[in-house]
Amino acid sequence: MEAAAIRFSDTVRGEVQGDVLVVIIENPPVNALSVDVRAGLVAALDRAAGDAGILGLVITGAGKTFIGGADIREFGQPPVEPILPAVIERLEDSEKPTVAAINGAALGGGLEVALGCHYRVASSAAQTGFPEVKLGIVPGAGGTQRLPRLIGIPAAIDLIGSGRSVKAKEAHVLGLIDEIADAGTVEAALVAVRRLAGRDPRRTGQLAVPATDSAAVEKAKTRILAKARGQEAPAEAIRLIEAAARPLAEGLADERATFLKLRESSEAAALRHVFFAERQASKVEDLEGVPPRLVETIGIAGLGLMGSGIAVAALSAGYRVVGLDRDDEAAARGRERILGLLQKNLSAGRIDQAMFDAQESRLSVTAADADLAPCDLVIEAVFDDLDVKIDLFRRLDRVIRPDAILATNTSYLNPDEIAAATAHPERVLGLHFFSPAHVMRLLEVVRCARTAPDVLATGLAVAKKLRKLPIVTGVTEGFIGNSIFSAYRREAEFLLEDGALPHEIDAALEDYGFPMGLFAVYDMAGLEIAWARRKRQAAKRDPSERYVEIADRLCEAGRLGQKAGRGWYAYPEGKRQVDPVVTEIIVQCRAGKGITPRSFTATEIVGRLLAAMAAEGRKLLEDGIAARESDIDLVMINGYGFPAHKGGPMFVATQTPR
Ligand code: T1G
Repeated sequence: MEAAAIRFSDTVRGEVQGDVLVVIIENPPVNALSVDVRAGLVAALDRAAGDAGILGLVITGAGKTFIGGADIREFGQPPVEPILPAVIERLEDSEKPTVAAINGAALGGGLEVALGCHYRVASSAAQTGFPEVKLGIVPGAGGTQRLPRLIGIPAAIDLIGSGRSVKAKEAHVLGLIDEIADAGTVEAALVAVRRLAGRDPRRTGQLAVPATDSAAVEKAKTRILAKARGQEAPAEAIRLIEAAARPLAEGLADERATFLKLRESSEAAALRHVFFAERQASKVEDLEGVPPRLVETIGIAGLGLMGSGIAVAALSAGYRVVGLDRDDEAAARGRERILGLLQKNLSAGRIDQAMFDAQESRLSVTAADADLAPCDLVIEAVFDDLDVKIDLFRRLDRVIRPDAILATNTSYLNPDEIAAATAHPERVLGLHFFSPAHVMRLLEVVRCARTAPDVLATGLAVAKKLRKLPIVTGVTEGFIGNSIFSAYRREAEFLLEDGALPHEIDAALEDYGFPMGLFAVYDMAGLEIAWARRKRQAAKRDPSERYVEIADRLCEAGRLGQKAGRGWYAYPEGKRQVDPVVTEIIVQCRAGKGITPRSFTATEIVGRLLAAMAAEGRKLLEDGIAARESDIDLVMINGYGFPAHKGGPMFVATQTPR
């Protein structure tokens, strides 16, 4: 018998399947809980309550998502009735069973809707989670009060405090969902409604918070707060969860007030900026409708630290990988390095044995260029020397197919010069990975002068499959990230000459939200490569430009960084310590330039560094190297530790009165 179709709102429709009302939310692209969806759900509940022929309701989403959460685009506008907490309360208080058929992502408000239901069925591919803290807020429709009632306080602190998603299997173990149904979530939900009909519904809000030992709570809190880097939302989420044992109405009121307060915070505005920026980044206007080429096999030339990381990222994404190195021994070493990283994923439980075996089976290594002939894309990650790269591209140009793509991973060399070494420069682009390449999300996709549009589109598609964050950049020394980093480093060294000290600058940056100060990062990376580059550039340096010699003096004194036991800091027993010898070197350099030093507040220090980053960003925009301000923000957040909850240097500049 054809199910009777009912329209509850523009985005919510129903089907009466026998004696059960199936409510389908259809609000592409992610079934966000817009005001029309909320109104539709209320209309469906009213319909079920008033129809004796209906035993209960199933709530599900159309497409691949259950409900992707509240509509973030509605933030910043006054809430419109019916607000989500009221809709969820109606679901929970329903006299008739309400069952969530979680067909895909149930995130934020979407998971809160599911928690308001009396029972939850999910497909094994469904992901569930409370990502609100990643937007600088806390769940605002009962998540902090209902989740601990279902899974306990420690697990609730972990999930809501981290914002991480969990697959259906883990959610089932936690007790977040009641059943995994792969043969059809709606079908399983219909059975559940009929089984629950006439019985006392299990209302999450009425459950008691399971007793918890304080040690587990403290452990969960410590882990979350250690990563919060001064952000307010994780701490507030923890406070609300810990207090969940109080009467539900009281907890919900506190949660709602906290959510509304945080939603208006500068942190939340910054994180919303980042959220939408990430989705804008891969939109390149003249690529609209340009199909990427098919890439199944990726060649990686150079299996050192970077090359092996790229190989692991490619194997993890399902690509076949052919690794090339200069001779059989180097190739074998590269293979061991790659398998070692895969083994780490296996030991950490990120992959299982079957996935490890499948990935290993897709890897081959060689010392013969000709073995790269089947590759659809070859990425070079050899020593960052122009002659070496040009020679390699000349050789590869002769062995790979004319439609195959060549990518250079160079950080500082000019990819146009490398492309010119080939007979087909239109098939060359840059793919600038950040080390470790199998971990860092950021990938600068370098559009060379001659890069063909579909080659660029292919670079973006591969980046997405590698689960990277691709940012398109034009050709300039250092592309976007290292250009801004150089400006930031220059300004920091100007500050040293003007009177600040390394540890004062680092403390100001860490207090602002950077995980590690600039000079500490410098020591960790080592000072030698930058020193060698400065010496190479010395002859062509513009004498009228301010040049700070402090770093050169340190390197000449053998202070090459943490590995050398001393750099900008001393490292007695490996512990970073301010070193009066460095202070003395800085004092000498100031005197040598006749500079009278002055002290700087942390605010002044951060202000000057942010201004230097923003100024360089504006230059990159004017020169067409960066396509939009938000791309620059994403590069600095994902490649250089800029705190996401500040939004990035260009976002901060728009918030700072000029
Ligand atoms: N609101 C508005 N637009 C959204 C959205 C949302 N929640 N989620 C995604 N979009 C847009 C996105 O900008 C893009 O737009 C398009 O949908 C496809 O997104 C009450 C207060 C669901 C896993 O944080 O994690 O609920 O670029 O490319 O890869 O307590 O979207 O096409 O114009 O990411 O398939 C909490 C955020 C909100 C989830 C799907 N929820 N979204 O991934 O598509 S706060 C979230 C995602 C909340 C409650 C609180 C992902 C996805 P455009 P996409 P995808």
